[in-house]
Amino acid sequence: MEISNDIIERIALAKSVAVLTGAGVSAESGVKTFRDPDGLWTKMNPQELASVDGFMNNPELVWSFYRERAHIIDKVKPNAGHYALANMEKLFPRFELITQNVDGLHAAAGSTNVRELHGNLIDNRCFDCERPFKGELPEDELPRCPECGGGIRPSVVWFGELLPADAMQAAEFAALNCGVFFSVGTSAEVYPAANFPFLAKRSGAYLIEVNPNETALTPFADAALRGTSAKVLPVLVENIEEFRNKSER
Ligand code: BV8
Ligand code: ZN
Repeated sequence: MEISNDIIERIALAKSVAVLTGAGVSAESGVKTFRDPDGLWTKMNPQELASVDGFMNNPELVWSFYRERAHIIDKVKPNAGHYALANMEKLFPRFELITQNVDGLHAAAGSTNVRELHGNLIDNRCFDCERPFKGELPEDELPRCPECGGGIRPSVVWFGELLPADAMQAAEFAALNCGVFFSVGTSAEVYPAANFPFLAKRSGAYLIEVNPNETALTPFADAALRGTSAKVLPVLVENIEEFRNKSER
């Protein structure tokens, strides 16, 4: 993958970089995306499976969906794209990694301080008393809260739910103050997460999309690196390091 010197120079000279990732970053780890042709939402209805109403109406169905995804996530490993982002954070004075993903793969690859806008599938909590649930998830019955008997839910953000305030604040600050903003592996269709690339662009950041396909964001991006994240990101990190080594000579 060839990346133009102009793009490499802009990134290498940036003091502050922010990255928003979506499900595409985990695709090469074997985790299904949502809106690709074989994606999760092409076969199932997100309102039934990723909403409070859906959980209240049919907790068994919602748990079978999330149990299945948790089993997959238990087995998968970070890919070269995740590791490249973990390396990237060491290259800049200020670097913020904001993810919509719930699979924990960025942290597993060594990224620190990952902002999880949509929560994660690793933690669970009581739907009623909100206490964290640390117990084993039973395979064939609904998990119950040992404190109040309420239903246990995955700690992901469902449609119609507010995103965690601390992650939102960090993402907004990064979008307002970064020199370069990357949108990686996301269809840029889910709000308010999809707002951040636009906010960064309006605040003067150089906006780069890393995605094999065009998205709703493409017309607004300053540059598009048309390839998969596991292929593009390691090349990007290599080019930035090369540029800096040459400039130091
Ligand atoms: C809220 C749960 C308000 C966890 C998810 C109308 C207009 C605008 C907004 C709305 C609207 N109607 C409703 C809304 C709000 C709604 C929304 O945005 N809906 C959309 C669909 C229109 N948003 C909400 O409800 C949010 N909450 O607004 O609350 C509020 C106000 C007051 C009081 C209370 C509440 C909550 C949103 C969070 C929903 N939770 N998931 C889980 O089960 O995982 S959303 C789901 O979509 C996932 O979290 C996912 O991360 C997210 C975004 O999807 P992507 O990550 O982008 O994945 P996708 O498959 O779409 O795309 C993959 C991309 O990767 C593609 O572009 C593909 O080309 C690319 N790709 C593929 N392979 C690769 C690759 N790229 C690189 N490398 C590869 N190898
Ligand atoms: Zn409880």
